[in-house]
Amino acid sequence: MLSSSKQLFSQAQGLIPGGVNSPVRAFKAVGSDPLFIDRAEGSKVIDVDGNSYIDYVCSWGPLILGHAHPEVIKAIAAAALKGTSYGAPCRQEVEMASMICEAFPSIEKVRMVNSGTEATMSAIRLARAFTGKNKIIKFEGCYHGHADAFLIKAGSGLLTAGVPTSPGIPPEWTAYTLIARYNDLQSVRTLFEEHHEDIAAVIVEPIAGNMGLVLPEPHFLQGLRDITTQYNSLLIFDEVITGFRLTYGGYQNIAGIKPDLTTLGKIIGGGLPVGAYGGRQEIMDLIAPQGPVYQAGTLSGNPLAMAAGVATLRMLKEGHIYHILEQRCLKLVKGLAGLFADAGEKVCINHLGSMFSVFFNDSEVNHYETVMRSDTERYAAFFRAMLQLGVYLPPAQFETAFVSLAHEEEDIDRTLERARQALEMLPKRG
Ligand code: HOZ
Repeated sequence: MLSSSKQLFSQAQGLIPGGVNSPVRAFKAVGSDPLFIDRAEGSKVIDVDGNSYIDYVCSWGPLILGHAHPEVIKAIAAAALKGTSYGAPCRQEVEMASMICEAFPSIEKVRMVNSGTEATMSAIRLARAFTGKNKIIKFEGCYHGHADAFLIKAGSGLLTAGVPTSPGIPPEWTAYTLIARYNDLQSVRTLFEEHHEDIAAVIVEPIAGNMGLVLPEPHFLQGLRDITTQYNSLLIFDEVITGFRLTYGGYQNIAGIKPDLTTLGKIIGGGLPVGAYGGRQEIMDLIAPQGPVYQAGTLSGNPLAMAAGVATLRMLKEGHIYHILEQRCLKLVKGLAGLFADAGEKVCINHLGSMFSVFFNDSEVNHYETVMRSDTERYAAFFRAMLQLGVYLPPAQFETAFVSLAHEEEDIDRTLERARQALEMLPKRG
């Protein structure tokens, strides 16, 4: 008999394109069918068949406190009792804006939206308006949501599906998106030398999290700051994943770099749909109704997302949380590294704070090209074995895994035990 997940998937495929509302959920890259989730609590998701999994996807990053954290649920419930959306300003938006501005020295004003995609597409519109220039530079393998300008050599589900550039975008428009190589300043300089009079902004994930986790090499981000300043272009840090993930603020706080604009999402919504973009006041004041750059949203700054986000940020402000997260992730990645080595399995594990990626790769992974040399079949086999044993890893090699505060030592120990078993289940190499 078919499992409930399989039955739902079969029904969904007749009703929803691909049976899912976001491609990366479909498990296509790992040769499996998606789980349909019934509920989630703490470090676990429980599917509609009653199977429980230790969850390292964490809704792709927002759930840094774990699923259904009592403080967050309490805040959402209290807000819901007062109405779910007003389409008018509310107190919680001001609180959220003030928390973001306080946490990010580069953000003097911030505008709330409903997703990371909205944040990044609005940020480049603003950058173009501010500079009077048209082109943007993005990096191969970086993903900034699904607006037209970004679906060129993009990461995440596009990398996984092997179609990094989406059809449906007029070729003339792609002329406005220039592609550089992550961790390669020379590739950026070359583009500025060719197009400098017309580059409005460089947008970058300061920690690349959508081709798996790839860390910036020393001086890369500072180099971007210097080059953009030299050419009067803006530097946009896409911190949708890294905002409040590694410290109370963004990766920019750790790197000591002030971008002109920052995009946020995920954690600031505490698991509800959210996005935000912010930066220097002189730039942000170009946005309507203060200025002429139009951007709007019926549900922007809605009280539920704001309440969930504010409750999450209040918890995170207790700084020791980041230390706990880092220690737990470190224990996990060290344990995994030992197990893979014992099994003679060549992997490169990139990690930072509570983020990690296991690349089935025999070299260091620090550029798009090395990412793409990973053994995706082997990752898929490992993913399937782990899932069978009750551990839910990102369902694609080119994604980042997250540890949450709800991942107790016991979860980490159990994950390592399961990884040992999973490695025994992998097909022997020929
Ligand atoms: N940035 C996430 C994937 N890397 C978004 C999740 C999605 O695309 O569904």
